[in-house]
Amino acid sequence: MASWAIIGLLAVCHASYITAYTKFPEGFTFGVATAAHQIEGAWNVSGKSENVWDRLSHTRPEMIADGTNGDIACDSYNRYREDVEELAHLGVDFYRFSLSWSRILPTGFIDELNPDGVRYYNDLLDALAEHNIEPLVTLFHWDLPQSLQDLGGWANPKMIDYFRDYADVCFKQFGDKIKSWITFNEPYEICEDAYGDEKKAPAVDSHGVGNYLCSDTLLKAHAEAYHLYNETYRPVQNGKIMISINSIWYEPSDPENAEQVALAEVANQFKFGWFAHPIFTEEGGYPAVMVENIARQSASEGLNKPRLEQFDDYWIERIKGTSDFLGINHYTTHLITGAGVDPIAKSPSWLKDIGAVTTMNVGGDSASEWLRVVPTGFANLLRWCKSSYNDPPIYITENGFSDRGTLQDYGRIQYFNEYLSVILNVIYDDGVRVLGYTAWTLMDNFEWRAGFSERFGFYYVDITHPDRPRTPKLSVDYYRQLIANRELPQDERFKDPAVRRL
Ligand code: GBH
Repeated sequence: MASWAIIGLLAVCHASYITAYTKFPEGFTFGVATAAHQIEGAWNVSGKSENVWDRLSHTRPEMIADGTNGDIACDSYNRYREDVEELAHLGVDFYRFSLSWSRILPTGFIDELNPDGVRYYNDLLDALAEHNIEPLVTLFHWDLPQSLQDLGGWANPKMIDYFRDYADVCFKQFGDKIKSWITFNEPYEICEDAYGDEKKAPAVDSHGVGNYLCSDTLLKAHAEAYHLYNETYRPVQNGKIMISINSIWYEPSDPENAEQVALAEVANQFKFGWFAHPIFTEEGGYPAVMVENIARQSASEGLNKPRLEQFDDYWIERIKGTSDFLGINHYTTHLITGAGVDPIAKSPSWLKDIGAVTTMNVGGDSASEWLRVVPTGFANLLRWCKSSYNDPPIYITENGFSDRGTLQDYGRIQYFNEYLSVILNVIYDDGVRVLGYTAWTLMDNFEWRAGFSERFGFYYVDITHPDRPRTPKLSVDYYRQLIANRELPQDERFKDPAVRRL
């Protein structure tokens, strides 16, 4: 009798899982995000120099799905006032955008400060201030000056100094107007996709080697920028600084299968822990399983030292604790099916070093092959972050859904609704300290190698028109209402009529 009651109760809880909570806690903040190269355009005017994405899309256009590039993109360099109007319409608390290094420092170094670049960001910051929108500013969202790539880019340890110098210029020029900074957007993408593969510019594809050289440099560069801010700028500017780590979350394809469960943990350590463990644990350094697996693989390959170098004690201490919040970019969950070498893994490589076979999840489709709708995975990731990193304060710095650009974007609305429900659940039921949420993205933009073929925006952008007109999608109304009421909208008009009729 009692057990039937419990089963009944569980069934009710399960059915109401998605709509259990609707109201966001006091002080929870909402924003939207963009990145310089994806929206600004003006790629070679007003003193901006070439970056690695300019180089890739111009010299290897076949690598971009629709052959587009960032030359004009959404033309935000000229139309940022329209962007700010849209932000004001949405009613966001903050706007996350990134600074273009090659626009501010055209040589890559501090010997030449580009006055037009500095003016552009000051104008944008002033326009935001007029509308009471807080800036959340990313120093590096993938658009490395080509001049620095010519010296090896993130595989070159000198980048620690160059990045620190660039950060110094940004803190000095803009820090009076910016209270929240992000050093790096998605270190995994920067290192694995761009130096361990050719999925991102500069497409170096030094699999199993370049990716680990990159992480060594990037984590040190991050720490140096943090300490610089902390010691020199924070006392006068009073801001916060963090890193945004991305997280395709891995789960066992069969939750009862102990081997898959263990391998999913290994995969999450390789993916998220690679950059989170050195910064957010008390122990510091790379996750033990990464160090072990890579050492074993490297020895079997006949190398005399592991492809991943461990940090020495100085750097372990120097990197530890260098983020005021845990920034999480999250989109989707993938599955682990068993031990072995993934059929798509190169040799050597990060994926082969994991030693697990991965596959796509079941779940609603988006326009991006890698992105399926799996809100339960998000809940598991957030709980895992709480327990693995000593209950850090968390900002979701990206989350979003792609389609082909429809204005009746029910898929996007449903995605946001389900993923935001998960946030409410983990806040109220598990005590995960999620403080704010950033939707990706303000408007359809240059989606890297997918060009404009996969669209994540609240606003539709017509890239065939010279004025790049922006048209609000239905999700604009949804997010605007959500922010105004601090509550998940319940309106029927946000539900897909095809589903509503059922
Ligand atoms: C974010 O990255 C970026 O920060 C943002 O700039 C971007 O526009 C947004 O997401 C949407 O993609 O097809 O197998 O080569 C998200 C991270 C992006 C990870 C795509 C995997 C492709 C994998 N991911 N990526 S694959």
